[in-house]
Amino acid sequence: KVLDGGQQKYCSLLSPLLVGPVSVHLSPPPSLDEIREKNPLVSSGGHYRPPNCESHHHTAIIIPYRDRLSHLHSLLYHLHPFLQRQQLHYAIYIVHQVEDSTFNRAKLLNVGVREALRDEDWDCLFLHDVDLLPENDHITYTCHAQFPTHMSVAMDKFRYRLPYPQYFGGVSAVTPDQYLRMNGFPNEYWGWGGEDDDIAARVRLSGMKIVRPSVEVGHYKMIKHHGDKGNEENHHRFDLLMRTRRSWRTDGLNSLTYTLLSKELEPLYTNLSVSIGDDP
Ligand code: UDH
Repeated sequence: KVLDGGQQKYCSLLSPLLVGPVSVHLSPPPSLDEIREKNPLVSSGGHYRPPNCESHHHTAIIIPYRDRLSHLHSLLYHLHPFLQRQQLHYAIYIVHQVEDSTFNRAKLLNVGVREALRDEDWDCLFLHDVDLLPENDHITYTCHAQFPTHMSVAMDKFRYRLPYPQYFGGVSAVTPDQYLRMNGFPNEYWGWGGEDDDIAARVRLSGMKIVRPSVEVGHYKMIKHHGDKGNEENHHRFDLLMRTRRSWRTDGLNSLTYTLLSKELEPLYTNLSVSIGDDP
């Protein structure tokens, strides 16, 4: 609603559009045209604002990505309506590692945060794997004011339980301040595994703690897949994790280097194509 002075009224604190548990359709992945048709209010670059009220929340969704097109379609199909029901101001960023070099999830997340914050003054940064679909509208895509949040606490893959107490993988959320305080994420984890435990350690080492939704609410479905070429298990991860206490202040946001090859405003997402180097 527009008030007399032309100002927009704020959305209510609890969105009236939430439906609670939602079913997730995994296959076949819908086409981009189909997703566009279902989301006419999403603008170029995958940006959205509620049409009838001013949102309290400004959330960037950041997705590390390479060669998972069908997962991307399923995620976009599911996430756009989900975020709109929450009446968020949001945008979706795909951080695409274009080279054949070893995949580096945490470094891509660092790149995504930096580029998203160049775009807009986001107050919440969601770090989101491409293959995880939230199954309940009450998993709110907003940030805790003080502490980093781990969202994907109950994944079907782990029989809807937290696999271990410090687990921080899958989907998590930080404010820009929290992100700065922990010096972002590590750049040195090439290949599969360990980087999420390093991020959890940074939260603690920088004087914060991890908060979580309840396991009754925080349900996610993972799209089944095998390991990817170029993302083989990182056998150095245990050595790296032993060093986090010493390395987190010097490896992270303040040591990040990359080349942004292109930034494309696709209809349903912003595509950041990046070159981030390779495992030395
Ligand atoms: N990702 C890609 N492309 C890749 C690799 C990873 O887009 O080639 C992204 C994607 O967002 C994915 C995330 O990085 O959701 C995490 O990677 P993952 O799904 O491989 O990790 P996860 O632990 O899966 O979820 C485990 C599958 C088998 C790993 C076997 C290791 N021994």
